[in-house]
Amino acid sequence: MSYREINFDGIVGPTHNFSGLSEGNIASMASRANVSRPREAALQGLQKMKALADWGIPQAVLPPLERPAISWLRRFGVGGNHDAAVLARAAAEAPQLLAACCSASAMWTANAATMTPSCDTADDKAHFTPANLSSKLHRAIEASETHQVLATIFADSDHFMVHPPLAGGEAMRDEGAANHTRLCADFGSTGIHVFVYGASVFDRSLPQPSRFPARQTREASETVARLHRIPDERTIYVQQNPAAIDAGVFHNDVIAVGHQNVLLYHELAFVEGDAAVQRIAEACDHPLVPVRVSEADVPLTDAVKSYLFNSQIVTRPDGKLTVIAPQESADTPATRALLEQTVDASDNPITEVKFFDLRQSMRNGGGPACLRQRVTLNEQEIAAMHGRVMLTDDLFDELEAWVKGHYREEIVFADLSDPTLLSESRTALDQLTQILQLGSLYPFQR
Ligand code: SUG
Repeated sequence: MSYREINFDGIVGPTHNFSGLSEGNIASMASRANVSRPREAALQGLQKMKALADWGIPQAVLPPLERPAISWLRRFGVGGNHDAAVLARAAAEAPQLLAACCSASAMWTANAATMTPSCDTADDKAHFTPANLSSKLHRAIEASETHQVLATIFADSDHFMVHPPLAGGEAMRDEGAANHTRLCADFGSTGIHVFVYGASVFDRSLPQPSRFPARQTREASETVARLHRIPDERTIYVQQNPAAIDAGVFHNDVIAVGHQNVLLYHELAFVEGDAAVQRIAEACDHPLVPVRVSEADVPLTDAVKSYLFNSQIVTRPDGKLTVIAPQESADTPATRALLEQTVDASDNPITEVKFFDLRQSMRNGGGPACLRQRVTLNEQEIAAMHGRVMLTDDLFDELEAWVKGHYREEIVFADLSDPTLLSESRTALDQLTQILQLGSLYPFQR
């Protein structure tokens, strides 16, 4: 059966802002309190989706979550007689909670879930586990709502199994597909699943970062693999290099990207270094094409600044591989040179690089690959999805007009408690659920 890889990109929500919420994410910390541009952010995201769709690469969308999340503020004890009172009280008494409940962070759908295609699972179903994102408050509150979104789109239990986010607190810290890579000969042949973790609660002897937190545990990765019924011999666990985490590599997809049989990685990505890649290559039953980037060619600081490794690698309909890179990696001399060399080299199948301006997302530490969740499905499964989520020309036009009609040009922190922003966002999201034919998805709609 033929399988296709669909990129589900997150639509940037109307409250996109810079609140400096992610310790360990250098861009987020540096952008704190800057003026954000939600309309531009959403349009930049849509442009990337449209370009891929125009090249014949299956593209879909995931809706943003309800933000400002009044229901979460109330759950955190910030009550009030009406929603405007809740916002005012949050701004006065708990501004950090307000920021967490207004983040548009669900746009980075690489963190929405880990997905395993049905050709890799023992029950022949496509499995999804929404990431609990328990390392960061503003992200942890995404999990239950993301679960609802995925359970709506992938509701057909003949084909799909959508698990709840992992329970278990600190031991089960899970950041989704940002730390997971499926390597395969082609989309429908059985893959090898590489799970990358930063820490283990059962093995405290592992080297640990000293400056920034490790967000993913090995125990969470193993649990996802078990739940998804991936045979043990098709899973491989690799520890992130703590020195890379301390340099700002908060997810593995900031330092390595795999696609089909290609693995583009920095030599300092993993604790074991090249031995990890050797293990991965041995686990694969197809030849792996490692593209190793040395510290001499691209220092870690340039990797983090440019987000070179947060590029998407995509297969064009003619079989050629294109790198979808952030504009910052064209502007950084070392990464630009590396990409040019990679395209010119004959020992890898990458033949092209395209740069995209995703600066609004990038300033919060989210590049091209952060913005997409890869979902590999066969034709029957694609037909079984609910909602109008595949990006066609018509849907693109509607979404573009919707953004232009509802989104603000700029947002600063003081705007987050503005009741008008709340009503604007709800009006926008209400209309979006109609455009995407997803029913009443949001707490305010129920
Ligand atoms: O979790 N930034 C996100 C970026 C996620 C990137 N995703 C991947 N690498 N897959 C994070 O750190 C910043 C929000 C703020 O500071 O306002 C933020 O959440």
